[in-house]
Formats: sequence, structure tokens, C-alpha cells
Amino acid sequence: MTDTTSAPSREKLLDIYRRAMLIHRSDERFRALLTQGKLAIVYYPVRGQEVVSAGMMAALNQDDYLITTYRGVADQLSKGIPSKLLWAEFTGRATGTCKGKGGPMHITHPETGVMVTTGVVGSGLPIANGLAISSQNRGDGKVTVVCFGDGASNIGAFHEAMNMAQLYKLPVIFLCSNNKYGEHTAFAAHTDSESIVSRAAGYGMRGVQCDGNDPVDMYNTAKEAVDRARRGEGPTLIEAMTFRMLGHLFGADFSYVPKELAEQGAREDPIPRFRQLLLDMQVPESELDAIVAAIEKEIDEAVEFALASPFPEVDELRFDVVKQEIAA
Ligand SMILES: Cc1ncc(C[n+]2csc(CCOP(=O)(O)OP(=O)(O)O)c2C)c(N)n1
Ligand SMILES: [Mg+2]
Repeated sequence: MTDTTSAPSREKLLDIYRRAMLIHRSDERFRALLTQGKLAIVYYPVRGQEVVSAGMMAALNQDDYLITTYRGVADQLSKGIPSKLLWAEFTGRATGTCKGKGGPMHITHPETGVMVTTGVVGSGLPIANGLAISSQNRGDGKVTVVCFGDGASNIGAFHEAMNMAQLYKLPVIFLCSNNKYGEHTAFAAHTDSESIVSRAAGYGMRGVQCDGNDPVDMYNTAKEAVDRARRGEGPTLIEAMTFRMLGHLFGADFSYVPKELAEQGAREDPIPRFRQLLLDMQVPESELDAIVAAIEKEIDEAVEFALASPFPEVDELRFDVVKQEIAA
């Protein structure tokens, strides 16, 4: 059971719960619509990893910067992209965050600090350093978070970015979700070190491993890293331990995951665990149900808005590509 002695306030925990349930119910809805044939997009499920994003984003300000990956829907929603705009972009509509020209793999929404979503594994880390350098130079007090996976930590760009961030004491947080798989390859088959976090020491960087399925541990770890970065005390590598409960992408095989590991993942499912934590704190069940009901309504409206929105006009291809042709 979670140690709540150093727990965030009730209000903050409910904020994290709302974010986690928004991720969870949106993820379920994406998969339901794909199953029903109402959507035809590439989709990377976040089932099992909801609390990592919810805890991290609850520790940030709206104007802090975020860089994420193809498995980024959890980060994007919990950072605050309005559901309607997110669904519209995922479904390629002109009303989306990138006018339907980015799609699920390239969600960008500077208004909520979501600066880059990339499918190139590991490529977000040096870009995060660039954003953090801009904040350091401007003195704007912003913190940059870059989300990536265990597999990405074996890409050269990870190591270059870690070294540079520590050298310049950049206000950046490297958030590695260790979900035990990189595509179809188990952690032990791609990495021989015991952990990712142990690598921080090699760069003189602060590194913290936490239980990414525990909202208290996840939030406290995230908050401390954010506070330090904002105070100018430099970067942190966070390794959030979690589990990808479904295949690499929607519809993908899962049979290579050992049964015992899948069962352990189900036992450690962060969603029922979070609800139980709140019930143990005497939060009324009706309050939790009301949060979920409001989320369902938000998603209903977002899906309706997205599917009723037009696709971009062909002429739109000319805009937002070269500087001279930025659309009005
Ligand atoms: C540079 C690069 N190499 C390979 C790939 C193919 N690829 C896509 S996802 C993925 C696995 C990444 O695993 P991890 O970083 O653990 O993230 P997860 O999918 O588990 O969230 C790979 C190898 C890619 N997209 N980019
Ligand atoms: Mg992984």
C-alpha cells in the first residue's frame, strides 16, 4: 500500500486522479473506436502508464515545455491540450492543433507547452536541451520535460543530451518510462545494466527511480525535480517504473510477453490502485464517480466535434511549411 505520510494534498491527489482518468478513458475510447472501425489511425496505447504522465504533468505549470513521443497521448492530455483539439488532430481534421496536418505522431500545441511530438526514438532529448537553453538565456523560469522510453535510453542522442544538460545545469527533466519493453524487445534483451537511472551518475547528474504506478511517489519525485530545475539546480533523470499492459501499437501481438509478467502488470494496474488509495483516504465514491462522468462527457463532446469537423483543404498544404506562407 502507498505510504501517504508524505502525500500531496487531497486537492492535488484529486487533480492527479482527474488527469489519470482523462488519460485512461480517452485511451479506452480510442481503442473502442478503432475496434468498431470508426477510426483508422496508428495508435500507441498508454494502458498501464497513466499515472506516470498524470503525476509528472501535475507538477508543471501550463507554460512549462513538454516534448513527447508517438506514445504521447497521456502526456499531451495531462499537460492540458483541450480534448476537442487533440481528438481533431488525431483524426486529421482542420480544427486540430496542427490543422490536421500533423496527425497522431506530430501533436504540437504551444499554448499548453506541448512543443514537439516525435516518432524518431531518442530525438526529443537534444531538442529539450535547446528549449531549456532558451529558458536559461531568457530567465523565463520555465522547466522543460522530455518523455521517452527505456529503449530510447540506448540511442546516442540520450547520452549526448544528458552530458550537455548537466554541463550547463539546464532546467530540464529527462523522464524515462521504463515500461519493460522497447517495441517487442524485453528490457533485459536490450540493456545489460540493472537500471536506466544508474546512468545519471556517469554524467554527474541527479537520478531518481520511482514507482510510476504510484501517484504519491510519482508526483513527489516529479515535483522535487521540477522545483530543483526552477531554482537553477540543474537537470534530473527520472526512471519511472511501469508496465505497458498492451501491445506496442493498437492491434499488435502481445503473446511474446510472459504470462507471469502480464499477470504481475495486471496486479499492479495503477488505475484501480489509485481509486483504492483515494477511498482509503475517505474520499467519497460519489466524488470519484462524478470526476469520471465529467470526463466521459468531455470525451463524448470531443469525439463528436472531431468527427464532424472537415478535413483540411488541399490548398492548406502550402501553408506553415515555409516562413513566407504562414497562414493568417
Ligand atoms: C531512431 C529510431 N529507431 C527505431 C525506431 C523504431 N521504433 C519505434 S518505437 C521503438 C521502441 C522504443 O521503445 P521505448 O523507447 O522503450 O518506448 P516505448 O515504445 O516502450 O514507449 C522503436 C525501436 C524509431 N522509431 N526511431
Ligand atoms: Mg519501453
